[in-house]
Amino acid sequence: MAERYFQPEIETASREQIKAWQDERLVKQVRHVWNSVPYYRKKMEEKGLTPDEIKGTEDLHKLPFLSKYDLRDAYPYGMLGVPRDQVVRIHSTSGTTGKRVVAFYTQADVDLWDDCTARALTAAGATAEDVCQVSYGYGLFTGGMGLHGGSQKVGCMTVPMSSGNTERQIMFIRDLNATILCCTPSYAEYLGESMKEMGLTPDQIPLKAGIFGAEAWSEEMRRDIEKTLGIKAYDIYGLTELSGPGVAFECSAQQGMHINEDHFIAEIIDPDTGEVLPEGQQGELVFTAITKQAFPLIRYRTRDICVLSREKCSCGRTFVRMSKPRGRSDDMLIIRGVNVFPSQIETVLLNQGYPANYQIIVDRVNYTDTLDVQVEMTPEMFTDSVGEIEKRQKELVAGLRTMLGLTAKVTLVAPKSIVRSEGKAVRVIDKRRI
Ligand code: DLL
Repeated sequence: MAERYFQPEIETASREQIKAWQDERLVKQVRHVWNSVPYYRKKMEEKGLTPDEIKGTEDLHKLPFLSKYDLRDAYPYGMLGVPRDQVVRIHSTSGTTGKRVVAFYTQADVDLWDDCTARALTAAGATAEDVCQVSYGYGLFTGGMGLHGGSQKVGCMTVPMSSGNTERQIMFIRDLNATILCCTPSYAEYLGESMKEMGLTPDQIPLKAGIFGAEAWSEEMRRDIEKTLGIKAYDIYGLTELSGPGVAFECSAQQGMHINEDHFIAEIIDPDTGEVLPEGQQGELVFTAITKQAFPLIRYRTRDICVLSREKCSCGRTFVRMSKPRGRSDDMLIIRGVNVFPSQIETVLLNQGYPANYQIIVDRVNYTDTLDVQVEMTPEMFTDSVGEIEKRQKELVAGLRTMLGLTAKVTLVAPKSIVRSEGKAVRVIDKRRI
């Protein structure tokens, strides 16, 4: 099949052209932020910088970083780059201490975002002939509405399913002859397994491609999904702070994800020193949004660890490619799509009078993430009464649900029964094969 592009004049532009766009847009964006976001202006002033010193991408490294902590400090409106009456939508992600990151969009921001996801869908072969079932969650999460916008732009018949209700998902795929499926890879795997149990073989499933992202997934998982559903599975990357899915997407070559460089400048830095690393070296991915108006983040540290490649891609696209994220430079876990920090769990335990001796065990059972928390009782709490222990466990489950929005399994264990480490404590055991 010949490669289809959603915007060929942009997606296959020369490197010189891409650099020229980035230079011009960066200069404009820094001025926009200086004039409209006092929080970032102060950060620039602290470094003795003015917008005049930013003449192009060569000067990017002079600009201060932004991190999740800045967004928390500036919550909710501190990073807003336009008057509130120009904002048409928000999305949100869970944050470090229960405070969420709220991202804002003007209509132009939504349109640009839709272009990004439309490019991803087109790269996966979508056209107006297709029926696209969007089974990412709709609502504050960016997955549903992000792919929805792109799907409509491509002209697909868009099915806004949202997540859950597996039986209905399968019924619609079959009855409407859905050809494209958008959801998390773990949910795709679960859907595939459910269809297999129903006795459906890949040739009885109308799907031809899937756009899967929002969490880490392996090549092994890709092969499993492709086999059970009889499709080609494509990766898509993004984060709420930079609009959502579509910051980068896979093409038919599947040798990394093309970053939409007309909207985002990518850098790789050493997560410890902040130093910019040369192409090909692994480090933390940092993005500067050069076209977004309402939430114009400059040098935003994603904490995702990956490698960039500018080698020519056989699909013809000239945008730089990022590898699948290989981990995170912080300790954030993504459990059933929810961002969880071990420190949040610790807060709940300590608030309820437990010692900081605990272990978090994450696993994936039947394609669903599980979260088990083992907590040591203090000698004073220690009791043989099953009723008392159950009551305490329930209180912890409730506390964790309030903090994380997730149901965890809690097991109280005897004092001093969790192995102590001689170096850094191992609090998290992630058994998922990703
Ligand atoms: O997960 C946006 C999204 C929705 C992407 C649907 C793709 C599809 P957040 O909830 O803000 O946004 O989580 C962002 O998820 O920093 C990565 O650590 C991780 N992540 C996203 N896509 C991938 C991927 C959405 N393809 C965080 N592979 C990011 C691995 C991913 N990790």
